[in-house]
Amino acid sequence: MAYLNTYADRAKKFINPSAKLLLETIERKQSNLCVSVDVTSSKEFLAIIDAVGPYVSLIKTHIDIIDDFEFSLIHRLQELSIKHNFLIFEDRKFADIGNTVALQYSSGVHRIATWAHITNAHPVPGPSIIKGLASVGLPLNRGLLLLAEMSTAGALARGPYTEDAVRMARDARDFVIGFIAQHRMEGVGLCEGQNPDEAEDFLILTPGVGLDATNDGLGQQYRTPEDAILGSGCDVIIVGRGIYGRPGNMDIDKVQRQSERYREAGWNAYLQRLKSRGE
Ligand code: S5P
Repeated sequence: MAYLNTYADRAKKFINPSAKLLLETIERKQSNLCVSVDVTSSKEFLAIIDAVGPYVSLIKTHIDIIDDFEFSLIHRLQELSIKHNFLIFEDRKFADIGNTVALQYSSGVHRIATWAHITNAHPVPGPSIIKGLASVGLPLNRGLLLLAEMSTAGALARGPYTEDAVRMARDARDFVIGFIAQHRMEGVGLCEGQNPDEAEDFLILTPGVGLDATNDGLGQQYRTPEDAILGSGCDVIIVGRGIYGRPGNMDIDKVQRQSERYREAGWNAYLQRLKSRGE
């Protein structure tokens, strides 16, 4: 199975430049941690990113929740991305027809495609959503993740829906680099008589990761980095409140310590996974 190789080896096999860069960054920084910065003030947003920057390979944003958004915030974010050497993932969860998502991705106040290496989409509209986003993202070397599963209790993305998402991704390997999911997806959705491709490799980025809580009282479900990376074979852990707690008056030293704690837990689980290959 390709995912059992090192991040560095896997980087060589991906054709999409953002996937390659992410895997190379993970290897170089020894971090499979993505911090999700879900805060509403620009000041807090930048302070968290500067604090966790040394410990992450990827920063995930919800840029539309920033109350005082101005495009200069993107320039600050890009400066931090260069300073700390991480990629940017805008968690936009596109879900419309091809023409509309192409406009939402390229235009408006946020112009997501101009700065986010990676974004994501719900597969619910079918393959046209990939086509629409690729028309904007591919010329800019961007990568797309499909939401094949969700971390919330009672999520509808399962069974045949998940299988169809994987089939859609297989038909667009230049742009779709993997999934937001809870498990690995290689071999999922194959028709009867179709043989699994041993070299198939998708990136699995997984949210719903926490070391100190099992839920948030609003449907979110948490599991540990070890469960995600070692138990389910995911590649990147996405952690938000487990690292920065409650927005407002946060202790930035604590945020830094927590990000180092999660980085170490995620990386150790990966090292254990590599070790398990020979057993
Ligand atoms: O299934 C999902 C998909 C996503 S992208 N479940 C999720 O929680 N997410 C996102 O991950 C969610 O929008 C949030 O930004 C982050 C999880 O945040 P946390 O504070 O619960 O760790």
